[in-house]
Amino acid sequence: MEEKTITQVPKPIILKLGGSVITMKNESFTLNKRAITRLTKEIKRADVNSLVIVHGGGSFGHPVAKQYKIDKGYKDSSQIIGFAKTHQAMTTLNKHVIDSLINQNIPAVEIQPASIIITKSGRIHIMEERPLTKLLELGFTPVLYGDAVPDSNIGFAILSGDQLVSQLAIRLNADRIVIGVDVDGLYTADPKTNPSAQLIQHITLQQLKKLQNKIEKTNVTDVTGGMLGKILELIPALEHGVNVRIVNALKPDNVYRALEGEEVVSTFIEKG
Ligand code: IP8
Repeated sequence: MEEKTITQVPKPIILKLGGSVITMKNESFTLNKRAITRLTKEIKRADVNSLVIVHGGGSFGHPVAKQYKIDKGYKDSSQIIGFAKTHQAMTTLNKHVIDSLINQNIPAVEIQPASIIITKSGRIHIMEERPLTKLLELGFTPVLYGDAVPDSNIGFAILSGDQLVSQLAIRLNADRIVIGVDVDGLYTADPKTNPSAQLIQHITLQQLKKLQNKIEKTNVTDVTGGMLGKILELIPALEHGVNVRIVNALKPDNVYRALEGEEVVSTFIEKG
């Protein structure tokens, strides 16, 4: 069959929309409709040449995954319906995001991680990215999400949107990564509980690895309110030379500015 030949595709920006931004974290199955609409308008306004969107689970995927212990892998048959329900929760959330993007005339197409990825003990092992690259070449905006996925060692696993972002950045040779969360970036302590927490505006990969070692050696849990753990998932992409900017996506225009490469209060991470 004749293939449509495509000219060189620009390197994509990978944009992660955190679950704490697009859903109401403390109310099960509740969207943050306002944030979704505003963000899709910002994405439209930025008019990025080549864009891949990944979103998190928030109050859709996480409570169901936890209820059925999907992240622990297959233990017994009672979890099977839980896997299906977790994936269903994510496709439901994804539909809202896709609807909002298409309302803004953005040609968004869902790519189900559960259908193209097999993990091995929770880490991405097999990934069929060709439909995604083909869609990207044609000018679509592929939209993926953290998902319940089949796993070759433990039966099934939860794949976080952050691990997915990192792998996509490497496999698609991304231009850069923008992570939209509910805080201004990486802090020295948890900004939600510690008033003396300071925003780290710039950090290199080497400095990030030192922080990781310190945490592993001292055995303290992530003092940054979970943000460091998420960022550590991005190390493979940083090693590949892809820069990361973490912004507060609950603040209007931040995602727009980050996509445009404009100044914005954030944490910028580079290989250095
Ligand atoms: O919110 C996890 O993705 P994340 C998604 O990016 C599920 O960690 C299914 C819980």
